[in-house]
Amino acid sequence: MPFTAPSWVPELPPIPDSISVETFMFDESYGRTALSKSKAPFTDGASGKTYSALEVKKRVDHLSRALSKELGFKPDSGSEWDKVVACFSLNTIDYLTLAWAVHRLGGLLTCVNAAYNADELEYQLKDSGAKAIFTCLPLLQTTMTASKKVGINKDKVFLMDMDKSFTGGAKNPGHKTLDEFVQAGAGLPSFEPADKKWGPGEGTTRIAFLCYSSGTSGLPKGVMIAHSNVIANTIQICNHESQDRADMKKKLGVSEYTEYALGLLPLSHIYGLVVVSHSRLYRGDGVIVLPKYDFKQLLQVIQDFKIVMLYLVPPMIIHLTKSREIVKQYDLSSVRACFTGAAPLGKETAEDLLSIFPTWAVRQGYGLTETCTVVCMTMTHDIWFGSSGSLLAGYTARVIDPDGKEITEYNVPGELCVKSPSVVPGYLRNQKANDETFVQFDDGRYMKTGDEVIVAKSPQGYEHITITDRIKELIKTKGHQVAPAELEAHLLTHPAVNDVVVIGVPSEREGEVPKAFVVKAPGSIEESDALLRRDIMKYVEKHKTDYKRLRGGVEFIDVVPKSPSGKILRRLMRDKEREKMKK
Ligand code: 4UW
Repeated sequence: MPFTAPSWVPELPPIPDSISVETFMFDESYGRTALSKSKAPFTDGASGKTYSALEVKKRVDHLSRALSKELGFKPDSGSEWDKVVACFSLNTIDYLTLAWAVHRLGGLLTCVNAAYNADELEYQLKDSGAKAIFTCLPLLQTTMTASKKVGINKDKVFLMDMDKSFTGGAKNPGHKTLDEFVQAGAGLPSFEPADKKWGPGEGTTRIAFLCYSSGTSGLPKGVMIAHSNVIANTIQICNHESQDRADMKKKLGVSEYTEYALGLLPLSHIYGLVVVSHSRLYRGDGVIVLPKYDFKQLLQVIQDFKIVMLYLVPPMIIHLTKSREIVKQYDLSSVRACFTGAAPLGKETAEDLLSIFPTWAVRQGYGLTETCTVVCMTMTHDIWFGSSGSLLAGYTARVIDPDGKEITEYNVPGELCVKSPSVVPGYLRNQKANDETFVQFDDGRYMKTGDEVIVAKSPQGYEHITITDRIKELIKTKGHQVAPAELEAHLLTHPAVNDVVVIGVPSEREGEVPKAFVVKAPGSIEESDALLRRDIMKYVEKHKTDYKRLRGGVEFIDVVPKSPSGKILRRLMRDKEREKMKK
């Protein structure tokens, strides 16, 4: 028997499958009433600038009219692949205004990690076929370098508006801005949103977002996220939390209740995009947007806006626990829950956090880009440190051993495979990865997560999923993905590197960091190991973004262990490294 959501989780309501995310968020006939009554959807944490839900709706409409004129995108013709817009920006209050305007036109938004350098941005622009880019002043130079290389003209590079405290006094050298489009759009003719012409089920194949993930192996791949995937997970998350919300209303003696959530995590990443933004706005909550991680500003903003729900990744929680003296200077009593995910949160760290903030609920969620986020999460009434909580309604999960045999017992580790309306249709142009990742079981199509888990009962008596290890070739550093294959391919272009394997090694602050094991090219023997090591690290530093640096170091080895078919035995290297670290 597969595992499913526990009995306390309400049954999942039907998932609308013939509308866009934008319609779902604004159209009250889909049960979406809270957005218009809610707190302002997005507020800039630095300047306090904000728009009401009605204003956001208008901005989406006007922006889509102006973009249609500017880019020639017609809502009633062409596929989403003819209407790809890239967003390479730090978080702003208009990130989703842009996404929803593109959806109105029947296009898709490819979300680019704002930490990327020009080479990495170029790869995604080319792979996604983006026709235009929205960026922000701090990232303009990087954008121009990449856009030139892929042939996107300067006049198709636009700017998101951002508070001047984040732009470092830089001036706009003449790019059109999102605000200017909104203003211009007010005077342009209106049109029917693209999804008005969609047939039943079309929302399951029409793509809303293209985010990048390396999946279980290889280079970063475009994950095609359908409109219905975002809608499904948004409903699944809110459904999971409905008891919590009802308890809160009862405790406060109110019939309506909305709160502020922290929008610090990148909106370009699935955690920020779905969990922090879409699911909060659907609930009627407001998101306080911060473009950058500045510890003191973060504490100030929590205090000023009386934020109730924190969304963080484990390194940020460790930062909190190690900064007791600073933290004490702020009033953080508004916080009710601190949510963490994207990488494991140690039980000790959770306990440390609680020792400082005994009233906070420390909750964990687990999910992937490919499941369009949350698979399971802990709830206030069922917290178990170390576990990632119970499956959301609509999920079925199977745990399999390396031979594909199903494990049904508790506490026996195996690979987690999941089925859910939020599981994406697949990777862009990558049949091999699709065949390996999305597999058929008797009862339907499952995603093999590449994560090792155990299922066990929580002290409260509900089935929980605990992530015990990672089977796939992925390094998670500060919540960001690093694909070992990407670093290996790059390192092989270094003249002194004959062969290489990259693995993640544990790091207290970052969770994991990449480490390279290098087989030297014969000619490089002359150079001292220390010099060569530094040179190789610099080679990554120069060409890759900061979080991909070889912070775990470089070690020289004689041979990279490989299977008879030539596959790198990465796990062997990792196990050896773990043994070494224990000593
Ligand atoms: N514990 C251990 C975890 C955990 C984890 C993810 O970059 P992606 O594709 O996606 C994410 C998603 C983060 C996320 C999902 C649901 C949720 O509730 C939440 O927040 C609270 C965050 O990071 O990377 C997916 C991979 O990241 C690892 C795991 O290996 C997974 O396959 N991962 N969450 N709680 N590991």
